[in-house]
Amino acid sequence: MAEVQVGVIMGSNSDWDTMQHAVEILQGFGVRFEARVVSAHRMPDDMFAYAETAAERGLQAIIAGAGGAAHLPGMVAAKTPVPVLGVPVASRHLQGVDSLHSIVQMPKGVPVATFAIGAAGAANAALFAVALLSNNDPALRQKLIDFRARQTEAARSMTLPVNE
Ligand code: RP5
Repeated sequence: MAEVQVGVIMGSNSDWDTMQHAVEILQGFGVRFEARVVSAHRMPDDMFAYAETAAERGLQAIIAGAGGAAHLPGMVAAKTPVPVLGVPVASRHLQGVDSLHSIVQMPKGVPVATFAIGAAGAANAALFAVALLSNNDPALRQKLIDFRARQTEAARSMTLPVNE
């Protein structure tokens, strides 16, 4: 069976509403992915095992979403050389600003590519993973170019009530 290319992990199933937007993009591009809950705080040993085996399993990027004290992306990045793309999930009380700060403020030497809070961040993390993979996959790169072209056409076709 072909290796999984991208791992999508999240701290809780309550993150799914946000992280499903990453999965939708990966599915749309035909990227082989896996999605699972890996909680930094509630299952730290599993998190370490996931990170430690990611490279040998062939993962080329890990999209990690978490909210609140969002340690998952940073701790996974600390345990694997595979690029980690962090998605701040909107938290109940601080609307995800806490998640963003937790993920983006990594110490020098252990980077996490940090995306916007919420659905846009999840989708963009997946698009970024597609861009990474497409460096070595011309067919995937063409799909990305086509995606951008469709997006441009959709923006050009936008109308405003005042012009109708
Ligand atoms: C984090 O705590 C998760 O990523 C989630 O965003 C947040 C709340 O988790 P639940 O209490 O909803 O399971 O670890």
